[in-house]
Amino acid sequence: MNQDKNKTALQELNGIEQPDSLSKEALNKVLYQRKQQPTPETLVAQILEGNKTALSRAITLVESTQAAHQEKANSIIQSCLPKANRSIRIGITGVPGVGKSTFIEAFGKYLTSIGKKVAVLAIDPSSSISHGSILGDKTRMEELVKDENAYIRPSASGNTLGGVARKTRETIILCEAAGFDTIIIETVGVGQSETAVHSMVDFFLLLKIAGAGDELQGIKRGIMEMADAIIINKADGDNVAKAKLAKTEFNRALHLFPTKKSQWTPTVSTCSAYEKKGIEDVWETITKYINLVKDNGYFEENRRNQNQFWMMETINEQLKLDFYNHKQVMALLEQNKKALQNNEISPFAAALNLLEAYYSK
Ligand SMILES: Nc1nc2c(ncn2[C@@H]2O[C@H](COP(=O)(O)OP(=O)(O)OP(=O)(O)O)[C@@H](O)[C@H]2O)c(=O)[nH]1
Ligand SMILES: [Mg+2]
Repeated sequence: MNQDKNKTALQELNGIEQPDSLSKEALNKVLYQRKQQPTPETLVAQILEGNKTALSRAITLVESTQAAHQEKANSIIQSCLPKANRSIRIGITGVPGVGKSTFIEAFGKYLTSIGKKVAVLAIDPSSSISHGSILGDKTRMEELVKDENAYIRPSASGNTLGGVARKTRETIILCEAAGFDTIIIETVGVGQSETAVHSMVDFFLLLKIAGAGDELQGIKRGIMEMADAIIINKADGDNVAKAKLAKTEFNRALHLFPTKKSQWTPTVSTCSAYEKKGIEDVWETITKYINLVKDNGYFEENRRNQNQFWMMETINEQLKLDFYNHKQVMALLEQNKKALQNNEISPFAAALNLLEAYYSK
């Protein structure tokens, strides 16, 4: 009988040969794979050949927070830069359930059918918690996933929108270097993510569905202003008439906005992503837009401004991170907040205290 009453049969070890805690075979496999990690030069060469596996590996390096990976990623991006910049970048936003994924599947398939190479990226501020809608997208973009001329990358996760956005911008460069000439960036219509996407694309598309005649309610003015096209999706079945009404209403509302710097007048159209109707028209609109802004110089001007904006954003983001991770600042922050609450110090004096602590290093 077992002397130790708490011991179960599962823990009886006598006479049983125990396996090593670490399988030598598995260990060797891991070590071998690590050795096989391609160098940045190899990855760049493969990316430029359009190799999707290499592209995914490079994006993983971009998304990694490890310093060694960051270094590799930077050198890859640097080498890819001369081959980047040659695509049309399209942003797509709309509230959850409006049909973004279904639309991108139909639109993406149409684009590859006319010879385009399409990369789909996503910025999803909720993805760091819920891992976004990757699962949904895998099933909703069934055809596009299998398409040789399409590449779909679920959204990068991160703690700050700025961080995620930076990674997405770098990912755009890699995709372009890999030969993708149409980049679609999807975002859910919540929070600040539309602004981030708007500042990295050439054309911004707002997807809507027809409601009960109060289309303009609950829609943020800022998003209307950013949109180059409003597309009313789900214009099928009983919904067709409602969608047409919504189109009229949006058209009327758009007239109230001032002329855009691009000189483009935003368009409103209806489509059914489900029945693949109205998809071609969207591409036609985008082509018209691109022709206009390439002619009038706005295309280049906008991209230059975007680059400057992202340089400043990256600096701001880094400085902020550095500041709030500073040991003394961390220690003093709570203290000063308390003093502020008790009216013992002015906000400016408190801020100065913290800045002094930061600069005294
Ligand atoms: N009738 C109709 N239904 C559609 C259409 N497009 C999408 N749907 C349906 O609407 C639902 C949501 O579509 P999704 O493509 O997943 O929407 P989404 O905007 O990507 O949603 P999130 O990923 O959650 O933000 C699905 O059940 C689709 O089948 C359409 O054109 N017509
Ligand atoms: Mg989706």
